[in-house]
Amino acid sequence: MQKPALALLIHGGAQNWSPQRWKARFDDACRDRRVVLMPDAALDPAEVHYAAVWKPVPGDLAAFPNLRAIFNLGAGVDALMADSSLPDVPLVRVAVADLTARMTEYVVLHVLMHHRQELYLRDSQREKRWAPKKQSPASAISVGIMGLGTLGADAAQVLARLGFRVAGWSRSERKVDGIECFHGTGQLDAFLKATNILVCLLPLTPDTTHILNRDLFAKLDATSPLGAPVVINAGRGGLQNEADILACLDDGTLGAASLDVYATEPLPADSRFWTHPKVVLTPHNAADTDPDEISKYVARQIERFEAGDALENVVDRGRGY
Ligand code: NDP
Ligand code: OXD
Repeated sequence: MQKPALALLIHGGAQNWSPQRWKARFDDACRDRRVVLMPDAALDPAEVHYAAVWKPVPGDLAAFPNLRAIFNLGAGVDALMADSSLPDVPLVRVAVADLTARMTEYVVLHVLMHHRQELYLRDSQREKRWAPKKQSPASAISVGIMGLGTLGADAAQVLARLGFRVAGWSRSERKVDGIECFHGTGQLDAFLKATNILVCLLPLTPDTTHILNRDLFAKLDATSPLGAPVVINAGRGGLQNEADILACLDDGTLGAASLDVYATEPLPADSRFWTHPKVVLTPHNAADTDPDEISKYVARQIERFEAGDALENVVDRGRGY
C-alpha cells in the first residue's frame, strides 16, 4: 500500500531554489511515498499527511484536511508564523550539521574579514598603497553572538578556538564550553558592553523585531583595536532597523557592517547598503539549505513519526521559534 503523500510547497519567487531539484531529492529520500510538487490540480488534498515548505502562500497549508506535520525547509520559521491559518500540527524546523557548518563558515569569514582589516587592505590594493596597519591578536577582540542556539553555539566555539574572546546571549540560561554566556533582557547590557564584533543569529519573533537599533549599538564596546564596533547580521532582516544602521555607520557609532538579510528581499536597487563603503553585503546566502541533506532529514523524521517516536526540532509556537 502506498504511504500517505508529502506535498512540496516552495515559494515561486524564492531565489536560488529549484523546485524540480527538491522534488527529485525528495523522491529519492522518500522512496515509496508519493511526493507532489504543488500546485497540482490532480492531487486530492485529503491524501496529504505531510508538507515540506519554504515560504508557502499564507492559507495554502490550510487546504490539507489530514495534515499530520509540517517541515520547514529552513531554520527560520518567521514566514510560517505570520500565517494565521497555519494548521495546528507539529511544525519542524531544520537543524542539520550541513547547514550549521555553512553558517559557521559565514560567521568566521566575516569576523576575520573585519578583524584582519580586509576592507582597508582591499582599498589599499585598489589605490596601490603599501601601508600596513598594526595587527592585533584575535584575543584582543570580543565577539558577542546574539542567539546561542544550533547555529550561534557552533560559530561561537569555532571562533573561540581561533583565539577570540567569545560571549553569547540567549533567551534562557545556556552553558557552552569556553563561552561567556548571558541571557534574558536583564543581562543584555552586560553582554553588549563586552562586545566589539556583534554577530546576530536570532530568530525573528515579536520580541526580537528591530532589536538591532541605535540604542543597542551605542552600548557596544568601542575600545578595542578595531575602534568602533562592527555588526554582522545573518538572522533576518526584520531584526534590524536599517535606517539606524546607516546612520550609525555614517556617524561612526559603528565601524562596519556585514549584512546577509534585509527588511525587503531582494534588496531594492536604491538601497544605500549596495554602495556604502562600510557595508559588506551578501544576498541572503550565508547558509543555503541543501536539498540532499534536508530531504534525507525530513524522510528520517517522518519514519520516526510513523514509528511512534517524537519529532525533533519542533517549533514552540508560543515562543515563535
Ligand atoms: P535556534 O532556535 O536553534 O536558536 C535561536 C537562539 O536565539 C536561541 O539561543 C534562543 O534562546 C535565542 N533567542 C530567541 N529569542 C530570543 C530573545 N527574545 N532573546 C534572547 N535570545 C533569544 O535557531 P538557529 O540557531 O537554528 O537559527 C537562528 C536563525 O538564523 C533562524 O531563525 C534564521 O532566521 C537564521 N538563519 C539564517 C540563514 C541565512 O542564510 N541567513 C540560514 C539559516 C538560519 P534559547 O537558547 O534560550 O532558546
Ligand atoms: C533559513 C534560511 O532560515 O535559509 O534556513 O534563511
